[in-house]
Amino acid sequence: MVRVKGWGLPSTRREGPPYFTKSQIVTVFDQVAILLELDGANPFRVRAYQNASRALGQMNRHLMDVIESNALTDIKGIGKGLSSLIADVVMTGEWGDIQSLYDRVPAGLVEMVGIPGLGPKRARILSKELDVSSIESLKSACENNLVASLQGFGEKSQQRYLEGIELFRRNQGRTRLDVGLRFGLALEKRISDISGVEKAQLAGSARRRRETIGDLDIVVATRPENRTSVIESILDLPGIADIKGHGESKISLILEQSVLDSSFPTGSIDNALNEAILDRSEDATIDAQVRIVSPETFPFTLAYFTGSKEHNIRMRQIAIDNGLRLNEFGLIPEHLAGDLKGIDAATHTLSCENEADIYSLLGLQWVAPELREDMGEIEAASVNAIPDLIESDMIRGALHNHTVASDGSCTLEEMASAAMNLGWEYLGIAEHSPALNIGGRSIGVDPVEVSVQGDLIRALNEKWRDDNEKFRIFHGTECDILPDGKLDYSPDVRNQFHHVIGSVHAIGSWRSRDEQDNTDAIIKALEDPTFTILGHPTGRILQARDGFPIDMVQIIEKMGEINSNGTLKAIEINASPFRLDLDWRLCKIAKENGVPIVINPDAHSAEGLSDVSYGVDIARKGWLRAEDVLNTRSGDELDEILGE
Ligand code: DGT
Ligand code: CA
Ligand code: ZN
Repeated sequence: MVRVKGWGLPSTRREGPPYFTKSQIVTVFDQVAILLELDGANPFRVRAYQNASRALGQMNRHLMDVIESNALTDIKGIGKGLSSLIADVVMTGEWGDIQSLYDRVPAGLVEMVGIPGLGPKRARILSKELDVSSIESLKSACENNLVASLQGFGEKSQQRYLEGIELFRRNQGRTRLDVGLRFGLALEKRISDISGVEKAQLAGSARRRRETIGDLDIVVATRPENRTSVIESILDLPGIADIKGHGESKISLILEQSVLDSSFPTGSIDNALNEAILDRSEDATIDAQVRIVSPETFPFTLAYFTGSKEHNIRMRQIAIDNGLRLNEFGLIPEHLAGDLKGIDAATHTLSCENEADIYSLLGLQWVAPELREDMGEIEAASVNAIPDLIESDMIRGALHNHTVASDGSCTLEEMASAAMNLGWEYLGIAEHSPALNIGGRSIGVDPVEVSVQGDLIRALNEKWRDDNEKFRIFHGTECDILPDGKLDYSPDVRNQFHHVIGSVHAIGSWRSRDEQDNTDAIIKALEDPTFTILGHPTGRILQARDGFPIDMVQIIEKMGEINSNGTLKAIEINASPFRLDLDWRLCKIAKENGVPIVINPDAHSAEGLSDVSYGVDIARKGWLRAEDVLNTRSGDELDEILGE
């Protein structure tokens, strides 16, 4: 019986079809593929589930429509058998014999697959040969040197598993983007400052700005004659908790806090949530892989270790199609490389000064690291259609921030002056509405306080106008969306605001509800004429809790429809690195549907305003340009858009 966090068949809360949603089926199929592999099933069956999961995940149409028009089998990747299973799941709620598969595979085996470097295939071999069926028993098998003597494994794998178990244990293996970047940029700076280092650059998932980081990857360029001294200097840097290994060209280490320079702050989140989750980063450490190469090899190594793996695979295939071999050492004409391997073959590489040269030799436009996820960027780059991505300095203000009037720690004046110091033209204040209770006490502002704050804001705005100061405050609200889809406050209170950010806060009750019920409630809320922006759309807290189930595509489509009639409905990217919600994977869909994005720090203090940079990272990752983001507009333009 599989009892691992996040594993198992979902239960339906509905009494009629659709019993399950597309995303639920995608998750189950991914898990089934792994379970089948652990169970020693025929590889074709495994592949069938993987393909069907991918095909479903990429399908734009509504699953019910496709089933009702009998069009499932027309979709590439979904075979006959699985299409009838999908139809059963959706229409009758029955999963066939999948439950028995979950029952059959030991939970410990499933957990083992979470260890870096250990896939289902090898987990199965370990369980058959050594009777290993949990992380605990794998650890003791490694410690007793049993894994090293298994055919196809060896010392190296055994060592890797031990390290992998440690990593897995420490923090489920991943670190939030802000913490990871803080470590990564600090190490990058320290290595750059070493004499003999020509260049040091952060690569990997941190450079791609994933919302969480597994380990840091840093690529260092040095001339061969300086290599030895550079390696020694790196090993001597402060902040290294442990060296896991080092050789001619690679150092594996564990970083601790003392590598940090206090000038790299981490992000913030509402005070109420702080306690539960903040302590996680207090004594954080993170693994880093440092690669040391020659300046000529640097662009290739940087591109390779920036990844993603999926992006690299596509790049390598394009190289092959052009008679070239692409790897971390170079871009090598196959006819010159012949039987040579690795670094020896690379003596024949075409020369590239930078990454753009590599892309260009493959007939592609340079692709910003954030986009390298094999999610359409290769196709776009081949027709010169990579968008001009938004940049941090294009942000001219933000619309979702709190003051002492609700749960913030700074006054209106303090927040405004911090915004001016950032060079912003405007600041939107959006306090909580009365429905929000924390510990039995409402932290929202009542209608009387709303009009007091309104007067204060009007007075400040007038003063700035008289002083010819190009700055203003927009008076908004972060208005609770109640479980039935109604908005807090009466309509005439809501009408007093420049903007109404609708947010769900009673996450618990929304989490225990059906996806479609949640979606319907949000749609009802956003159809209200006073509603302008959907705040932190799923309520997720990274590494701490999942958001509530919701069909964001339906919501985006609905908003797009309303926008096309000239009424503004926008979605927030909540830029707190604890949230990064809207997810970057959905930004592109919002853009395609003409739904503007607002990048909001949701600041509860003056420092919190700077979190907007993480939101920009996510917007870039979601393919957004300046014109797709509302708060790149000037104060005057926004004034016109928000009315009054
Ligand atoms: P992470 O560390 O889990 O947050 O994610 P990444 O993307 O930093 O992955 P990591 O650290 O395992 O490897 C860094 C990059 O190296 C990765 O993005 C692409 C490249 N890479 C690693 N393994 C492979 C591989 O098996 N094939 C290819 N083509 N590239 C790989
Ligand atoms: Ca990495
Ligand atoms: Zn909120």
